[in-house]
Amino acid sequence: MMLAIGALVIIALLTMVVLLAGERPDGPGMRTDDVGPQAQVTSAYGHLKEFQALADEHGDRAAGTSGHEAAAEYVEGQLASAGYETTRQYFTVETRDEEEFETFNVIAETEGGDEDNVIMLGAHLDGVPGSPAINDNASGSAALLEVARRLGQQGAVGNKVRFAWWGAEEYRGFPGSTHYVEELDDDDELETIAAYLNFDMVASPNAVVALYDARQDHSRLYVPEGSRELMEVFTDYFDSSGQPWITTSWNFESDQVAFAEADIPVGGLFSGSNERKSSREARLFGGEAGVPRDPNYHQPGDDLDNIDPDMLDLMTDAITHAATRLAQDTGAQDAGTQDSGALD
Ligand code: DTR
Ligand code: ZN
Ligand code: ZN
Repeated sequence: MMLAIGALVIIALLTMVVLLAGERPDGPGMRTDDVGPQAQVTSAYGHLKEFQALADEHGDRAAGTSGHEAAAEYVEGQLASAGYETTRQYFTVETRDEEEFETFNVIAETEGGDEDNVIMLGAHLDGVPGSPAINDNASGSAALLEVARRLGQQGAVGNKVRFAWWGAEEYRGFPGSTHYVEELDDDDELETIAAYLNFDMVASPNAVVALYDARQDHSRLYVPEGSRELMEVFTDYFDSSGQPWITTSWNFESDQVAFAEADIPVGGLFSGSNERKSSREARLFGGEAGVPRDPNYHQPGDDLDNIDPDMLDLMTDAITHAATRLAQDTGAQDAGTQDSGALD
């Protein structure tokens, strides 16, 4: 009898521990937070203003800090208002000094849609220490929030659309997205991801409109089959409105790397960092030749005064188009059919 009572007490205690940790049965480190909705913000620029206010309060949004936590709570609250349930996926980051800390990705997905054909869109929410990190990468984070809201309003989707706000892009090896892909691999779920689109810096003050280059021969990293079709979703869209675009080599630069290495088709948009704008680019996009596309890259001056709000809107509309189109498609492989037009 004493033994039975003892066993019951142990089971009850274990249950409490699991409940307190908020572990979900479908994956280690996955916790569904009970986040309340907030007053809904309905533009990417509106989100950017909120991220700036949080950076003013906390100093920055570096992974593992109060600024990152506050920004994540903002993302979760906005997603809750838009009707999404959110999940945090926790992981450990190892710094160059071999220290360790814990941080997390925020994940949300459409309730409906084919879960064997998931279209994934991601942006890193963390920033470098000592910077408000508004272009890099509150801009991509804000754009994704607005795209999620719009997609939610459109109702039914053919494919499931999943959004990720990565917790630690600014560390060696992009540990947030890398951890996510490794977990998928462990769970034999890699093949459920039809496409991954990445958005890192989309409101540069001296901007270009650049697409991740999916042409095999321009790339140092293997470009998964299907990536070119993803690129064409964007080129078709820009070409239809006469918007010029160029390509950028995206190898080893951001959270698409883990997906590409796992042979998942990847794509993305980019408006430039500290590379100088060429005269051809100045002719195509305006702005100043010979000046960095973002002179405040990774600096304290990467703030709300040093971004291009019109570029943010243009990029947000392009991402909305791609998400909507891919959500209705039967898969990334079918996504684009036309020729890609004038490639850079
Ligand atoms: N390294 C990224 C920014 C970055 C620079 N070039 C590219 C090209 C494609 C995507 C992202 C980037 C960072 O500092 O977050
Ligand atoms: Zn950066
Ligand atoms: Zn970045």
